Amino acid sequence: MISIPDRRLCVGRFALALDRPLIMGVLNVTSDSFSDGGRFLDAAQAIEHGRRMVEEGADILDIGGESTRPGAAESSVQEEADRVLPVIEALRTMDVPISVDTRKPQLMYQALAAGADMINDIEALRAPGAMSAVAASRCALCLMHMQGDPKTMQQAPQYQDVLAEVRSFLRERVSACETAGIARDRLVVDPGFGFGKTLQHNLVLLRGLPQLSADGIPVVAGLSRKSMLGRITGRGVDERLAGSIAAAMLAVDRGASIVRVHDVAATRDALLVREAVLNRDDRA
Ligand code: 9MG
Repeated sequence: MISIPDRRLCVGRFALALDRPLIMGVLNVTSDSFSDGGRFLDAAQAIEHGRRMVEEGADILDIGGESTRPGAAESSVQEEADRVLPVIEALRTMDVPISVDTRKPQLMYQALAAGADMINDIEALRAPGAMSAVAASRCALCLMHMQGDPKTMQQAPQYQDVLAEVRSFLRERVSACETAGIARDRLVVDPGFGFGKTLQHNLVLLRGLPQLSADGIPVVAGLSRKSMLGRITGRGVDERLAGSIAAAMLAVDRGASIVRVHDVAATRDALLVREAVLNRDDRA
């Protein structure tokens, strides 16, 4: 029998087995997040929602204090810190890794000091000082591809070959991390659906996900409630659950190790059904 070594992702206090797809629950603590309209701006509500997502089956919580929806303006470090730090501190007692979605090195330091286990950076640690903010810690890092900046990225995204360009960008960022002394078992990569991409670019990337995962670093796919699903289905942001579930399953089928989602319970159910069919679990 050939034994396959257990693949694990080192995420701060945790080592997560990658023998099944993991669910990263989105917790936006922002006033204008495009997909949940600022419902969790209040820290108490955000904490309550984070707890609920863990009960529903989230493997990681991703807390964000800055909206990154297309057209969004940047927030200050102070605003972001005021939003996320109390939520990190409260949710750190739950038995799941806490990820913080930020591109600001100063906030990375503060989030790690407050107990975050992972940094999810839409700029893939390109900001001056970002690499040194995280290198010496044990946190995991999500390196995401984005063309341009949230404010302008959807104005005219352009690629010669979107899949090749995203792949080579992610490889370069992985190697920059390795040069900074960050071990590969702390890294995940993300093609950044909707970040400087047209619907067509997103579809090419989703089809090409097996090529990204072939590079051996776990792939994160964030498709939940995104406008590409609205473009396909004609549905508003609150009506994209079915599209989000379909997209998450398609991503997992194409090698995604982690799906970043708003609807944890429904995603978990869909993954369990998929797993039962694929594993031929006929115990019933
Ligand atoms: C913050 N954020 C919004 N969408 C995202 C996505 O698709 N991936 C990651 N890693 N972060 C995202």
